[in-house]
Formats: sequence, structure tokens, C-alpha cells
Amino acid sequence: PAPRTLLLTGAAGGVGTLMRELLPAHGYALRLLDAVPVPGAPDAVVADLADRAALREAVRGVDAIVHLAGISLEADFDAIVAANVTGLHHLYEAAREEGVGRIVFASSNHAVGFTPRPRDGEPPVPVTTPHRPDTFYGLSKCFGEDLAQLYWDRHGVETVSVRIGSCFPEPTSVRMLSLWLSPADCARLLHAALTAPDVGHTVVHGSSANTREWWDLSSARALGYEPRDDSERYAEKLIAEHGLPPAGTPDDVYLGGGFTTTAPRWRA
Ligand code: NAI
Ligand code: 15L
Repeated sequence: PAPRTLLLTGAAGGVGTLMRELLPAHGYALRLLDAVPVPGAPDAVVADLADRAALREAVRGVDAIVHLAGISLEADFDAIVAANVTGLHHLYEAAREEGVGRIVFASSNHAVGFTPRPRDGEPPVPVTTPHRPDTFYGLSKCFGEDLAQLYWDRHGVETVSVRIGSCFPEPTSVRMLSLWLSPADCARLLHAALTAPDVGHTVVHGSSANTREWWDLSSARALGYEPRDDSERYAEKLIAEHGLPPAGTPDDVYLGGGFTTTAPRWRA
């Protein structure tokens, strides 16, 4: 049967806030979780991924989990390990213990951020491209994808790892024209990832049907994802505002753009 009750972690964050609005139209009832209170949702579970007991209770009885919670940018290594490595392990253990059969894991383009972006006429980056993390953050997403594989192979917990490009209401840079995942397409992709049969562990690229696309979306389409949006309608404005990234700069060279040169925010 199609999953109907979801645990949405990271519900107070940017993508979580958008998905809270959009997923119910696809037929889901949502249970929300975040480390901080979720505005306008007094019933949301306020719990850190460090709290194994709270996680176990939160996953009990749901059909599937959409896991967005975690550190979403480069940060102190130990903080990233706590949320995105140890916390992820806690979530998977909770799912295994409670018999939740499917997780959609928010991976990131930064798991492969040092991959050169395709130049004009070159094919899009395939989903089988080797991990080339551009940050400790990206490294944690590589770990997450491998953890998902382990839980499928050993425990039969299915995952779709969605390497999200840039999921925001609108693209805000020229680079994002090539990686934008519109909120509506994000909800469509999550729905496909939640309902496709027999996914085992599947990695997909998450973006819209962008004219300037860098990703190969075929594994996402194979799940039934049909993107409808295209960042091209923002292209003229963004290029007029920012210009094209100069040759040789991170946004011109690498999939991960500026993350390839961002210093971690070391402990204050
Ligand atoms: P965000 O930073 O806005 O939201 C993350 C949420 O997770 C926050 O509400 C935060 O309170 C919560 N959180 C952090 N650590 C936690 C912990 N230890 N326990 C419980 N909750 C915790 O990030 P955003 O943009 O909404 O991204 C959601 C997910 O998608 C993240 O995993 C991010 O890495 C991933 N992603 C997002 C992209 C985007 O374009 N927005 C691109 C690629 C990946
Ligand atoms: C990410 O992984 C981040 O979570 C998000 O905030 C954006 O920076 C996005 O990648 C991106 O590459 O645009």
C-alpha cells in the first residue's frame, strides 16, 4: 500500500517548511519533528537527533520517513558528525526497530561537489559519478548514502537518497539555474520516491526540468518523477544582475560551486 503517514524531520527548516505546505496535497498526513519548535505546529515533536528514545517514539506507526533534519551547510566537523552521522544512524536504528520500511534521505549535490560541471555539449552528470565531497558537510552526505545502502543490504530498510540541487522558492544565483529544484517539483519527487515499488537503495538527482541542467535525472524519472518547472524563466534577470561566473571561478568550474572554497565555520 502507498505510504500515507509520514514523519517529516527538519520540519522547521527551509525545505521542511515548503514541504509541510505541499506534501498534504499528495495525500500525506504529516508528523513533524525538529530540534527547534516548528512555527504554527504545536503538535510537532521537538527533539534532537541525539535523542534516541524520542526518535524511536517519533517513528512509531508511520509508513515512511522524509529525513531533512541535519546541518545543511559547511560547519564544524564535530557538529556535522553529531547531527549528520551519529544522528542519521539513530534515525535508521529507530526505523529498523520500529519496522518503518522506507526513508527518503536528503543528500546533496555537495556529496559530489568537486565534480566538474558539464560544459556546453557535454552529457549531464550521471548518478553513478564517484563521490567527490566538497566539504565536511558533503562528506557527511556521502556517509549518509552509504549508511542507506547498508540498511538496505543488511536490514531491508529501503531508501531513496535524493541529491538535492538547490531547493528554494526561486533560484538566486546563475549557478542555481542549473541545479534548481522548485518546491512543487521537490514535492513531486518526494512523492515518487515514497510510492515507487522496490527501490532498495536508489540514488537520484533532485532538480527541476531546467534548460541549463547539469544533472542526469533518469534515475529520478524511473521512479515516476515528472518535473514540471524550469529555472529558465529567471535566467535573464539573474544573468543581468550577476553576470555569468567568470571562467575558472568555483561557480564556473565545479558542481558544488563556492562550497569548494568555503572554510568551515570553526568553533568560535
Ligand atoms: P535547514 O538548515 O533550513 O533545515 C534543517 C533543519 O534541521 C532545521 O530546522 C534544524 O533545526 C534541523 N536540525 C538540524 N540539526 C538537527 C538535529 N541534530 N536534530 C533535529 N533537527 C535538526 O536546511 P534545508 O535547506 O531545509 O535542507 C533540508 C535538508 O536538505 C538538509 O538535510 C540539507 O542538507 C538538504 N539539502 C538541502 C538543499 C537545499 O537546496 N535547500 C540542497 C541539498 C541538500
Ligand atoms: C545544499 O546542500 C545546502 O543545504 C543548500 O543550502 C544550498 O546551499 C544548496 O546545497 C546549493 O548547493 O545551492
